[in-house]
Amino acid sequence: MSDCIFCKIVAGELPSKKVFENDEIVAFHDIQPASPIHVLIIPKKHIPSLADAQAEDWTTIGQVQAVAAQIARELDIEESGYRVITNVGANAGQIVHHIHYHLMGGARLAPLGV
Ligand code: DGP
Repeated sequence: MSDCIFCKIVAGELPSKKVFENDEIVAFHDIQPASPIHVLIIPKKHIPSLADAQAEDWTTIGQVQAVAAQIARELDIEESGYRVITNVGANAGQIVHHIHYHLMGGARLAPLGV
């Protein structure tokens, strides 16, 4: 999508600090980190949110979790623990409407629901 910032990152039209890339997925450091390690993992395909994923997207979306675990290992937050979340819709805090998973760690994270 031409006006999607994450599509522009995928296309190399916007800079990012990439930590992983393969044919379907790219991961890069969040520009506004909410924890010492805060990486965004995204399918390259423009899918607005998890709610819009189609049957053909599930393999890639599943691979996002394997990529998250790999990056956590590489960035040395496996032992201390980390969180992987995706926001769906404005009420959940989704601002960028290209599906993305936040990988967060490197500090004690606030419990969810407080
Ligand atoms: P969400 O609120 O779930 O839609 O998360 C969007 C995240 O995207 C937010 O943590 C900030 C990050 N972000 C927004 N624009 C950019 C950008 O241009 N580059 C990078 N690296 N991250 C961005």
